[in-house]
Amino acid sequence: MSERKSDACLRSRERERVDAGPLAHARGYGILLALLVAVLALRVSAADTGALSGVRHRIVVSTDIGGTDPDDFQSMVHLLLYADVFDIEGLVSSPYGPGRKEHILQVIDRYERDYAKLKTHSEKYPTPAALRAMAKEGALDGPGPAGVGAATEGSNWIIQCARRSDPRPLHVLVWGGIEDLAQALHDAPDILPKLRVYFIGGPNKMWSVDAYNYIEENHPKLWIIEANATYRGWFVGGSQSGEWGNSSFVAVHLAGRGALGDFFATQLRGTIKMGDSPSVGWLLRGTPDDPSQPGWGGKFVRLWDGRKTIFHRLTTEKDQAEVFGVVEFALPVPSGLDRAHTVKVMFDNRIPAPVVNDGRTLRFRFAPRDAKVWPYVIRSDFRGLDGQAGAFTAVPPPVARTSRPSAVHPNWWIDDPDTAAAEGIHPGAKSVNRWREDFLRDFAARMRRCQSPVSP
Ligand SMILES: [Ca+2]
Repeated sequence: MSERKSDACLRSRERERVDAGPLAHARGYGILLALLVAVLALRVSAADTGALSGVRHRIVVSTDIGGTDPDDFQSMVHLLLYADVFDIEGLVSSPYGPGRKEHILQVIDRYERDYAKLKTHSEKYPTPAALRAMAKEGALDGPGPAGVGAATEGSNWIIQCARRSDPRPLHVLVWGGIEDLAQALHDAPDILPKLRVYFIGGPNKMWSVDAYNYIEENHPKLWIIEANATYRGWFVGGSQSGEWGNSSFVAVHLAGRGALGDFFATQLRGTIKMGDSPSVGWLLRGTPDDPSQPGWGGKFVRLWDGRKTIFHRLTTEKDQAEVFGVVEFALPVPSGLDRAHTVKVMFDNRIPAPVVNDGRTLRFRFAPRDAKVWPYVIRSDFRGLDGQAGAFTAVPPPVARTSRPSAVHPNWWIDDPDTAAAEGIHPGAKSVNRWREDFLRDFAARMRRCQSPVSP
Protein backbone atom coordinates (compact mmCIF):
# COMPACT_ATOMS: atom_id res chain seq x y z
CA MET A 1 0.00 0.00 0.00
CA SER A 2 1.43 3.40 -0.93
CA GLU A 3 1.74 6.03 1.75
CA ARG A 4 -0.78 8.31 0.03
CA LYS A 5 -3.28 5.49 -0.40
CA SER A 6 -2.96 4.37 3.20
CA ASP A 7 -3.30 7.96 4.39
CA ALA A 8 -6.51 8.28 2.32
CA CYS A 9 -7.86 5.08 3.90
CA LEU A 10 -7.09 6.41 7.35
CA ARG A 11 -8.81 9.73 6.50
CA SER A 12 -12.01 8.00 5.31
CA ARG A 13 -12.06 5.91 8.53
CA GLU A 14 -11.69 9.15 10.43
CA ARG A 15 -14.82 10.57 8.71
CA GLU A 16 -16.78 7.41 9.55
CA ARG A 17 -15.86 7.79 13.19
CA VAL A 18 -17.03 11.40 13.35
CA ASP A 19 -20.44 10.58 11.75
CA ALA A 20 -21.29 7.52 13.89
CA GLY A 21 -22.97 6.92 17.29
CA PRO A 22 -21.17 5.54 20.43
CA LEU A 23 -21.33 1.83 19.44
CA ALA A 24 -20.15 2.42 15.92
CA HIS A 25 -17.71 4.83 17.47
CA ALA A 26 -16.03 1.99 19.43
CA ARG A 27 -16.19 -0.32 16.41
CA GLY A 28 -14.64 2.45 14.32
CA TYR A 29 -11.75 2.67 16.75
CA GLY A 30 -11.26 -1.10 16.53
CA ILE A 31 -11.16 -1.00 12.76
CA LEU A 32 -8.86 1.99 12.82
CA LEU A 33 -6.52 0.20 15.21
CA ALA A 34 -6.50 -2.97 13.08
CA LEU A 35 -5.82 -0.86 10.01
CA LEU A 36 -3.01 0.96 11.73
CA VAL A 37 -1.44 -2.31 12.81
CA ALA A 38 -1.73 -3.64 9.25
CA VAL A 39 -0.20 -0.48 7.79
CA LEU A 40 2.63 -0.56 10.33
CA ALA A 41 3.27 -4.23 9.59
CA LEU A 42 3.43 -3.43 5.88
CA ARG A 43 5.86 -0.61 6.55
CA VAL A 44 8.04 -2.83 8.75
CA SER A 45 8.25 -5.53 6.09
CA ALA A 46 8.79 -2.98 3.34
CA ALA A 47 11.57 -1.47 5.45
CA ASP A 48 13.41 -4.74 5.92
CA THR A 49 16.27 -4.02 3.60
CA GLY A 50 18.68 -5.57 6.07
CA ALA A 51 20.27 -5.07 9.46
CA LEU A 52 22.10 -1.91 8.36
CA SER A 53 18.67 -0.32 7.97
CA GLY A 54 17.86 -1.06 11.58
CA VAL A 55 15.99 -4.39 11.41
CA ARG A 56 17.36 -6.77 14.05
CA HIS A 57 17.65 -10.36 12.87
CA ARG A 58 18.18 -13.36 15.12
CA ILE A 59 21.18 -15.47 14.12
CA VAL A 60 22.69 -18.85 14.90
CA VAL A 61 25.92 -19.67 13.04
CA SER A 62 26.96 -23.27 12.40
CA THR A 63 30.63 -23.19 11.40
CA ASP A 64 33.50 -25.56 10.59
CA ILE A 65 35.89 -22.92 11.94
CA GLY A 66 39.31 -24.43 12.65
CA GLY A 67 38.47 -27.23 10.24
CA THR A 68 39.77 -27.45 6.72
CA ASP A 69 39.83 -23.80 5.68
CA PRO A 70 40.97 -20.79 7.76
CA ASP A 71 38.46 -18.54 6.03
CA ASP A 72 35.87 -19.14 8.76
CA PHE A 73 38.20 -17.25 11.13
CA GLN A 74 37.95 -14.30 8.74
CA SER A 75 34.18 -14.57 8.48
CA MET A 76 33.90 -14.77 12.29
CA VAL A 77 35.91 -11.53 12.68
CA HIS A 78 33.59 -9.88 10.16
CA LEU A 79 30.45 -11.16 11.93
CA LEU A 80 31.60 -10.00 15.38
CA LEU A 81 32.25 -6.48 14.07
CA TYR A 82 28.55 -6.40 13.16
CA ALA A 83 27.44 -8.03 16.42
CA ASP A 84 25.74 -4.78 17.46
CA VAL A 85 23.22 -4.85 14.60
CA PHE A 86 22.20 -8.51 15.03
CA ASP A 87 20.80 -10.56 17.87
CA ILE A 88 23.39 -13.34 17.72
CA GLU A 89 22.02 -16.29 19.71
CA GLY A 90 24.33 -19.18 18.93
CA LEU A 91 27.79 -20.04 17.57
CA VAL A 92 27.98 -23.77 16.90
CA SER A 93 31.11 -25.69 15.94
CA SER A 94 30.10 -28.16 13.21
CA PRO A 95 31.89 -30.64 10.88
CA TYR A 96 33.90 -31.11 8.65
CA GLY A 97 37.44 -31.44 10.01
CA PRO A 98 39.25 -30.85 13.31
CA GLY A 99 37.50 -27.54 14.09
CA ARG A 100 36.09 -27.26 17.61
CA LYS A 101 34.35 -24.78 19.91
CA GLU A 102 37.77 -23.63 21.14
CA HIS A 103 38.35 -22.08 17.70
CA ILE A 104 35.23 -19.94 18.12
CA LEU A 105 36.52 -18.93 21.56
CA GLN A 106 39.85 -17.88 20.03
CA VAL A 107 38.08 -15.22 17.97
CA ILE A 108 35.98 -14.11 20.95
CA ASP A 109 39.28 -13.62 22.86
CA ARG A 110 40.35 -11.09 20.20
CA TYR A 111 36.92 -9.48 20.36
CA GLU A 112 37.37 -9.06 24.10
CA ARG A 113 40.59 -7.12 23.55
CA ASP A 114 38.78 -4.70 21.22
CA TYR A 115 35.53 -4.66 23.18
CA ALA A 116 36.17 -1.43 25.12
CA LYS A 117 36.72 0.49 21.87
CA LEU A 118 33.83 -1.19 20.05
CA LYS A 119 31.50 -0.33 22.91
CA THR A 120 32.15 3.40 22.44
CA HIS A 121 30.62 3.06 18.96
CA SER A 122 27.55 1.10 20.01
CA GLU A 123 26.06 0.07 23.34
CA LYS A 124 24.58 -2.95 21.59
CA TYR A 125 27.77 -4.96 21.21
CA PRO A 126 27.27 -8.14 23.29
CA THR A 127 29.71 -8.80 26.11
CA PRO A 128 32.47 -11.36 25.46
CA ALA A 129 30.94 -13.44 28.26
CA ALA A 130 27.57 -13.50 26.50
CA LEU A 131 29.22 -14.64 23.28
CA ARG A 132 31.20 -17.36 25.08
CA ALA A 133 28.02 -18.65 26.69
CA MET A 134 26.40 -19.21 23.30
CA ALA A 135 29.40 -21.04 21.77
CA LYS A 136 28.49 -24.74 21.52
CA GLU A 137 30.13 -27.96 20.44
CA GLY A 138 28.28 -29.58 17.57
CA ALA A 139 28.84 -32.84 15.72
CA LEU A 140 32.44 -33.95 15.43
CA ASP A 141 31.99 -36.10 12.37
CA GLY A 142 29.50 -37.18 9.74
CA PRO A 143 26.78 -39.54 11.01
CA GLY A 144 26.97 -41.91 8.01
CA PRO A 145 24.45 -42.56 5.25
CA ALA A 146 21.41 -41.99 7.51
CA GLY A 147 22.42 -38.30 7.65
CA VAL A 148 21.47 -38.02 11.33
CA GLY A 149 22.76 -39.68 14.48
CA ALA A 150 22.92 -38.53 18.08
CA ALA A 151 21.89 -35.12 19.39
CA THR A 152 24.76 -32.71 20.11
CA GLU A 153 25.07 -29.66 22.32
CA GLY A 154 24.94 -27.66 19.08
CA SER A 155 21.82 -29.34 17.64
CA ASN A 156 20.03 -28.97 20.98
CA TRP A 157 21.00 -25.31 21.10
CA ILE A 158 19.49 -24.71 17.64
CA ILE A 159 16.25 -26.29 18.90
CA GLN A 160 16.28 -24.22 22.08
CA CYS A 161 16.80 -20.96 20.17
CA ALA A 162 14.13 -21.80 17.58
CA ARG A 163 11.58 -22.55 20.31
CA ARG A 164 12.06 -19.23 22.11
CA SER A 165 8.90 -17.19 22.24
CA ASP A 166 10.10 -14.57 19.80
CA PRO A 167 7.88 -13.78 16.81
CA ARG A 168 10.90 -13.27 14.55
CA PRO A 169 12.32 -16.14 12.48
CA LEU A 170 15.65 -17.67 13.48
CA HIS A 171 18.30 -17.34 10.79
CA VAL A 172 20.65 -20.32 10.76
CA LEU A 173 23.79 -19.48 8.79
CA VAL A 174 25.54 -22.73 7.86
CA TRP A 175 29.24 -22.11 7.17
CA GLY A 176 30.32 -25.75 7.29
CA GLY A 177 28.70 -29.17 7.46
CA ILE A 178 24.92 -29.15 7.78
CA GLU A 179 24.86 -32.07 10.27
CA ASP A 180 23.79 -30.11 13.35
CA LEU A 181 20.90 -28.48 11.55
CA ALA A 182 19.81 -31.89 10.17
CA GLN A 183 19.95 -33.33 13.68
CA ALA A 184 17.90 -30.43 15.09
CA LEU A 185 15.23 -30.89 12.41
CA HIS A 186 15.20 -34.63 13.04
CA ASP A 187 14.82 -34.26 16.81
CA ALA A 188 12.39 -31.32 16.70
CA PRO A 189 10.55 -31.06 13.36
CA ASP A 190 8.22 -28.48 14.97
CA ILE A 191 10.96 -25.83 14.63
CA LEU A 192 10.90 -25.89 10.82
CA PRO A 193 8.51 -22.95 10.34
CA LYS A 194 10.74 -20.74 12.51
CA LEU A 195 13.89 -21.35 10.48
CA ARG A 196 15.46 -19.33 7.67
CA VAL A 197 18.62 -21.08 6.52
CA TYR A 198 21.48 -19.75 4.41
CA PHE A 199 23.70 -22.72 3.55
CA ILE A 200 27.15 -22.12 2.07
CA GLY A 201 27.01 -25.33 0.03
CA GLY A 202 29.49 -26.41 -2.65
CA PRO A 203 32.38 -28.06 -0.79
CA ASN A 204 30.38 -28.16 2.47
CA LYS A 205 27.61 -30.02 0.70
CA MET A 206 30.17 -32.42 -0.73
CA TRP A 207 31.49 -33.23 2.76
CA SER A 208 28.05 -33.53 4.34
CA VAL A 209 25.99 -34.96 1.50
CA ASP A 210 24.24 -37.49 3.74
CA ALA A 211 22.95 -34.84 6.17
CA TYR A 212 21.92 -32.70 3.19
CA ASN A 213 20.14 -35.66 1.64
CA TYR A 214 18.30 -36.30 4.92
CA ILE A 215 17.00 -32.70 5.01
CA GLU A 216 16.07 -32.60 1.34
CA GLU A 217 14.08 -35.85 1.58
CA ASN A 218 12.48 -35.40 5.00
CA HIS A 219 12.03 -31.64 5.33
CA PRO A 220 11.36 -30.41 1.77
CA LYS A 221 9.39 -27.39 3.00
CA LEU A 222 12.39 -25.92 4.81
CA TRP A 223 13.08 -22.25 3.97
CA ILE A 224 16.66 -22.40 2.72
CA ILE A 225 19.08 -20.68 0.42
CA GLU A 226 21.54 -23.21 -0.96
CA ALA A 227 24.52 -21.18 -2.21
CA ASN A 228 26.78 -23.67 -3.94
CA ALA A 229 28.76 -21.14 -5.96
CA THR A 230 27.19 -17.69 -5.52
CA TYR A 231 29.22 -17.20 -2.32
CA ARG A 232 32.45 -17.21 -4.36
CA GLY A 233 31.57 -13.70 -5.51
CA TRP A 234 32.84 -12.46 -2.14
CA PHE A 235 36.42 -13.14 -3.23
CA VAL A 236 36.26 -13.86 -6.99
CA GLY A 237 35.70 -11.07 -9.53
CA GLY A 238 34.14 -7.66 -8.97
CA SER A 239 36.14 -4.52 -8.32
CA GLN A 240 39.62 -5.71 -7.32
CA SER A 241 41.85 -2.82 -8.31
CA GLY A 242 43.95 -0.80 -5.86
CA GLU A 243 42.77 -1.01 -2.26
CA TRP A 244 39.95 -3.41 -3.24
CA GLY A 245 42.25 -6.34 -4.08
CA ASN A 246 42.05 -9.46 -1.91
CA SER A 247 45.52 -8.82 -0.44
CA SER A 248 45.73 -5.04 -0.69
CA PHE A 249 42.43 -4.64 1.16
CA VAL A 250 43.80 -6.58 4.13
CA ALA A 251 47.04 -4.57 4.13
CA VAL A 252 45.32 -1.18 3.81
CA HIS A 253 42.16 -1.65 5.88
CA LEU A 254 42.56 -4.57 8.30
CA ALA A 255 46.16 -5.12 9.44
CA GLY A 256 46.94 -3.00 12.51
CA ARG A 257 43.27 -2.36 13.26
CA GLY A 258 42.99 -3.79 16.75
CA ALA A 259 43.30 -7.41 17.83
CA LEU A 260 40.54 -8.52 15.44
CA GLY A 261 42.15 -6.80 12.44
CA ASP A 262 45.56 -8.29 13.19
CA PHE A 263 44.02 -11.72 13.70
CA PHE A 264 42.24 -11.48 10.34
CA ALA A 265 45.47 -10.49 8.64
CA THR A 266 47.26 -13.62 9.90
CA GLN A 267 44.75 -15.91 8.17
CA LEU A 268 45.41 -17.12 4.62
CA ARG A 269 48.59 -15.02 4.52
CA GLY A 270 46.66 -11.79 4.62
CA THR A 271 44.34 -12.52 1.71
CA ILE A 272 40.56 -12.16 1.75
CA LYS A 273 38.49 -15.22 1.26
CA MET A 274 35.69 -14.92 3.85
CA GLY A 275 33.76 -17.49 1.86
CA ASP A 276 31.01 -17.76 4.47
CA SER A 277 30.38 -14.01 4.81
CA PRO A 278 27.78 -13.78 2.02
CA SER A 279 25.34 -15.35 4.49
CA VAL A 280 25.92 -12.34 6.77
CA GLY A 281 25.90 -9.92 3.82
CA TRP A 282 22.48 -11.26 2.91
CA LEU A 283 21.14 -10.07 6.26
CA LEU A 284 23.09 -6.79 6.25
CA ARG A 285 21.88 -5.31 2.96
CA GLY A 286 19.23 -6.71 0.66
CA THR A 287 15.76 -8.18 1.11
CA PRO A 288 16.21 -11.03 3.60
CA ASP A 289 12.62 -12.18 3.09
CA ASP A 290 12.95 -12.53 -0.65
CA PRO A 291 16.06 -14.25 -2.08
CA SER A 292 14.98 -13.36 -5.64
CA GLN A 293 15.84 -9.72 -4.87
CA PRO A 294 19.39 -8.33 -5.12
CA GLY A 295 21.56 -7.93 -2.03
CA TRP A 296 25.08 -8.34 -0.65
CA GLY A 297 24.42 -12.06 -0.14
CA GLY A 298 23.45 -12.60 -3.78
CA LYS A 299 20.30 -13.25 -5.74
CA PHE A 300 18.73 -16.68 -6.11
CA VAL A 301 16.10 -18.64 -8.01
CA ARG A 302 13.66 -21.30 -6.87
CA LEU A 303 15.02 -24.83 -6.77
CA TRP A 304 14.08 -27.21 -9.55
CA ASP A 305 13.38 -30.95 -9.45
CA GLY A 306 15.41 -33.87 -10.77
CA ARG A 307 18.74 -32.95 -9.17
CA LYS A 308 19.37 -36.37 -7.77
CA THR A 309 20.85 -39.12 -9.94
CA ILE A 310 20.68 -42.74 -8.79
CA PHE A 311 22.91 -45.37 -10.37
CA HIS A 312 22.33 -49.09 -9.80
CA ARG A 313 25.71 -50.10 -11.20
CA LEU A 314 29.27 -48.93 -11.32
CA THR A 315 29.56 -46.11 -13.83
CA THR A 316 31.99 -44.73 -16.41
CA GLU A 317 32.92 -41.22 -17.49
CA LYS A 318 30.08 -41.38 -19.99
CA ASP A 319 27.52 -41.41 -17.18
CA GLN A 320 26.36 -37.92 -16.27
CA ALA A 321 24.94 -36.35 -13.13
CA GLU A 322 24.07 -32.77 -12.16
CA VAL A 323 26.88 -30.68 -10.68
CA PHE A 324 26.05 -29.75 -7.04
CA GLY A 325 23.27 -32.36 -7.11
CA VAL A 326 23.23 -35.61 -5.15
CA VAL A 327 24.62 -38.72 -6.83
CA GLU A 328 23.51 -41.93 -5.14
CA PHE A 329 24.84 -45.40 -5.86
CA ALA A 330 22.60 -48.36 -4.97
CA LEU A 331 24.52 -51.48 -5.95
CA PRO A 332 23.35 -55.07 -5.52
CA VAL A 333 25.23 -56.80 -2.71
CA PRO A 334 27.63 -59.34 -4.30
CA SER A 335 27.18 -62.92 -3.11
CA GLY A 336 29.54 -63.79 -0.29
CA LEU A 337 29.60 -60.25 1.12
CA ASP A 338 28.02 -60.03 4.55
CA ARG A 339 27.45 -57.14 6.90
CA ALA A 340 30.60 -57.85 8.86
CA HIS A 341 32.71 -56.91 5.84
CA THR A 342 34.01 -53.37 5.63
CA VAL A 343 33.19 -51.36 2.52
CA LYS A 344 34.24 -47.79 1.86
CA VAL A 345 34.33 -45.70 -1.29
CA MET A 346 36.88 -43.01 -1.98
CA PHE A 347 36.04 -40.25 -4.50
CA ASP A 348 38.80 -38.39 -6.26
CA ASN A 349 41.36 -40.17 -4.06
CA ARG A 350 40.49 -38.03 -1.04
CA ILE A 351 36.80 -37.81 -0.21
CA PRO A 352 35.49 -40.86 1.65
CA ALA A 353 31.87 -41.93 1.29
CA PRO A 354 30.48 -44.21 4.00
CA VAL A 355 28.55 -47.21 2.69
CA VAL A 356 25.46 -48.80 4.20
CA ASN A 357 24.72 -52.47 3.56
CA ASP A 358 21.06 -53.34 4.20
CA GLY A 359 21.57 -56.95 3.09
CA ARG A 360 20.36 -56.35 -0.49
CA THR A 361 21.87 -53.03 -1.48
CA LEU A 362 25.14 -51.19 -0.94
CA ARG A 363 24.29 -47.49 -0.81
CA PHE A 364 26.56 -44.42 -0.82
CA ARG A 365 26.37 -40.81 -1.98
CA PHE A 366 28.43 -37.99 -3.35
CA ALA A 367 27.78 -34.31 -4.22
CA PRO A 368 30.11 -33.08 -6.98
CA ARG A 369 31.29 -29.51 -6.28
CA ASP A 370 32.73 -29.00 -9.77
CA ALA A 371 31.61 -29.83 -13.29
CA LYS A 372 34.23 -32.42 -14.19
CA VAL A 373 34.99 -36.16 -14.20
CA TRP A 374 34.88 -37.70 -10.71
CA PRO A 375 36.67 -41.04 -10.32
CA TYR A 376 36.06 -43.36 -7.39
CA VAL A 377 37.37 -46.64 -6.04
CA ILE A 378 35.92 -49.16 -3.58
CA ARG A 379 38.02 -50.33 -0.64
CA SER A 380 36.89 -53.50 1.15
CA ASP A 381 38.16 -56.52 3.05
CA PHE A 382 35.98 -58.56 0.68
CA ARG A 383 38.26 -59.51 -2.15
CA GLY A 384 35.47 -59.59 -4.77
CA LEU A 385 34.84 -55.88 -4.24
CA ASP A 386 38.15 -54.33 -3.25
CA GLY A 387 39.72 -52.21 -5.97
CA GLN A 388 36.61 -51.97 -8.17
CA ALA A 389 36.52 -48.51 -9.64
CA GLY A 390 34.41 -46.20 -11.76
CA ALA A 391 33.78 -42.56 -12.63
CA PHE A 392 31.02 -40.20 -13.62
CA THR A 393 30.89 -36.74 -15.17
CA ALA A 394 29.22 -33.84 -13.35
CA VAL A 395 27.53 -31.43 -15.77
CA PRO A 396 25.41 -28.26 -15.45
CA PRO A 397 21.67 -28.95 -15.54
CA PRO A 398 19.68 -28.24 -18.74
CA VAL A 399 17.51 -25.11 -18.91
CA ALA A 400 14.43 -27.30 -19.41
CA ARG A 401 15.05 -28.56 -15.87
CA THR A 402 16.13 -25.34 -14.13
CA SER A 403 13.29 -23.23 -15.53
CA ARG A 404 10.61 -25.21 -13.68
CA PRO A 405 10.41 -24.46 -9.94
CA SER A 406 9.98 -27.49 -7.72
CA ALA A 407 6.52 -28.09 -6.30
CA VAL A 408 7.86 -30.15 -3.41
CA HIS A 409 10.43 -27.54 -2.30
CA PRO A 410 8.35 -24.34 -2.16
CA ASN A 411 10.88 -22.38 -0.04
CA TRP A 412 14.16 -23.71 -1.39
CA TRP A 413 16.45 -21.28 -3.25
CA ILE A 414 19.58 -21.90 -5.26
CA ASP A 415 22.26 -20.23 -7.42
CA ASP A 416 20.91 -18.45 -10.49
CA PRO A 417 21.81 -20.72 -13.46
CA ASP A 418 21.62 -17.79 -15.92
CA THR A 419 25.09 -17.53 -17.51
CA ALA A 420 24.88 -13.73 -17.20
CA ALA A 421 25.03 -14.15 -13.39
CA ALA A 422 28.07 -16.46 -13.49
CA GLU A 423 31.63 -15.36 -12.75
CA GLY A 424 33.69 -17.74 -14.85
CA ILE A 425 32.67 -21.25 -13.86
CA HIS A 426 30.80 -20.08 -10.74
CA PRO A 427 27.02 -19.74 -11.18
CA GLY A 428 25.47 -16.73 -9.46
CA ALA A 429 28.79 -15.26 -8.23
CA LYS A 430 28.25 -11.95 -10.06
CA SER A 431 25.17 -11.34 -7.92
CA VAL A 432 27.58 -10.97 -4.96
CA ASN A 433 30.72 -9.45 -6.50
CA ARG A 434 28.78 -6.55 -8.07
CA TRP A 435 28.52 -5.18 -4.49
CA ARG A 436 32.18 -5.76 -3.63
CA GLU A 437 33.17 -2.13 -3.04
CA ASP A 438 30.02 -1.53 -1.01
CA PHE A 439 30.43 -4.42 1.41
CA LEU A 440 34.19 -3.96 1.71
CA ARG A 441 33.91 -0.21 2.31
CA ASP A 442 31.42 -0.86 5.08
CA PHE A 443 33.64 -3.59 6.54
CA ALA A 444 36.66 -1.24 6.51
CA ALA A 445 34.69 1.42 8.39
CA ARG A 446 33.68 -1.15 11.02
CA MET A 447 37.26 -2.33 11.34
CA ARG A 448 38.35 1.21 12.23
CA ARG A 449 36.12 0.95 15.32
CA CYS A 450 38.70 -1.43 16.82
CA GLN A 451 41.37 1.24 16.47
CA SER A 452 39.60 4.50 17.21
CA PRO A 453 37.16 4.81 20.08
CA VAL A 454 34.57 7.57 19.98
CA SER A 455 35.60 10.25 22.48
CA PRO A 456 32.99 10.78 25.17
CA1 LIG B 1 33.40 -22.77 6.36
